[in-house]
Amino acid sequence: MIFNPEYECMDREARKKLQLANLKNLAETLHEKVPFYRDKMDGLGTGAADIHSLADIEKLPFTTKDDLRELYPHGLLACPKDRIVEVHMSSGTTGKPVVDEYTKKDIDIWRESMARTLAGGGCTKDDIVQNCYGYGLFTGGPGAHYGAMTIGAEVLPMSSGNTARQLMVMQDFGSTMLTCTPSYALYMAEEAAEAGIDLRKLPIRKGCFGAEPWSENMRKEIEERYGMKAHDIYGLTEIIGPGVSFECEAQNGLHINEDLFYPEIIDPATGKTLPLGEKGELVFTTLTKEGTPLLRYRTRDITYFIGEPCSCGRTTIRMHRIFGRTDDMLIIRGVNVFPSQIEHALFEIEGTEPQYVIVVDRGAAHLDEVELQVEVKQEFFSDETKGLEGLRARIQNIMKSKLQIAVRVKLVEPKTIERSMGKAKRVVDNRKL
Ligand code: DLL
Repeated sequence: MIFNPEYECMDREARKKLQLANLKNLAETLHEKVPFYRDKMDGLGTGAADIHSLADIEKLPFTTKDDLRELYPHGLLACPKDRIVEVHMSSGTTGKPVVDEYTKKDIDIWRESMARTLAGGGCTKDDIVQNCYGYGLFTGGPGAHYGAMTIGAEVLPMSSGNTARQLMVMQDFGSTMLTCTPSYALYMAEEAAEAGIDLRKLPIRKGCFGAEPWSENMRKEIEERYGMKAHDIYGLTEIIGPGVSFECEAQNGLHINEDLFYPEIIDPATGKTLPLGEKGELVFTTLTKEGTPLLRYRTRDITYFIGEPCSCGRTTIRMHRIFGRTDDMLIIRGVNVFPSQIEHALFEIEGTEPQYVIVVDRGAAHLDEVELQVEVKQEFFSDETKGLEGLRARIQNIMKSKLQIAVRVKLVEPKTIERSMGKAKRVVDNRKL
């Protein structure tokens, strides 16, 4: 299902022209309306007049999360305050939250981008969408809500939590589509199994999951437990919320709504643009927003672009699913490790549940020590200790060969790792670095 073929399947050269015209407009508006950007552009001696091609975007300044925190709450507003109709904020764990202030037109952009996103996951006007992303300042709940309504589907605005009620509604209202974090989807599946509900017999057949990193194996697990197709969706508060990029039925990279959000991949160390296909930091420029538009926002998310055309017919550039964040990357005894690599390796191992926590400590000899706590399937746990010891050794060996670091594995009983209704916390870093 392609929601807006005119823009999603647009000739690539025509799209570039549109992006360039909007980029010039944006640089002009930001110089005129936002003192922060005026100072930055004047400092670099650049501006809209220097933008002759999309490659010239490199002449324009970056924006960072620290800039947003310093300018909290209204420092990036690019239109009169009375034109703002809605505000969202991210749930950062440190410092001030980052803020997105939307005009009516910005909400329309969000509706459009989320309608494209859910349609990519198979949503039609006949669907009943159980929306279990959190509602409130978090963008997940409202974003999926707007998108489903724009398609004309029926929305159940559940928000996250109260899992028994979620399962009751899922059965009684015959939800056909699920939207929530992948970790909450798995948690609900566990609770359903416990309550003797066979999700595969319910009408739920598709889902759009995101807001946190997840792996191909976690997708398989969700697809199997629900008997559904599970799609990855990506976004961030600063840019619009969910709706920045999404998987289509090919499930082979996420299509970026690039007529609205112009993407770049840069080397996080040097800030230089990387050639197509190279892995680096994702950067976005909001081409058409009015409230708090951003120029070259550094997301800290790591991915690469896939340039080849997709079998679905969309012509938009795709990004590989997120590998991790520049700020989530663990450096263990000098080796760079992303939690997603650990997850990927773990899922290959028979006998483990998709629930884990990585605890990092700095030991007595001032060396980093990693403990990987993994839940074991019930049938393995009731087994004799010999079986458990074998499993522990197997996980340890696999981690060593795949990650080149020694990991101490601790097997824990089913259901002992804390479940998450929203974004799961997989890493506890006790090192005071
Ligand atoms: O998480 C927006 C969202 C809501 C996306 C619902 C998808 C679904 P923030 O709270 O601002 O916004 O967090 C943004 O979450 O920079 C990524 O690091 C991470 N993230 C979001 N989607 C994905 C994904 C929402 N599909 C931050 N895969 C981003 C990996 C993701 N990481």
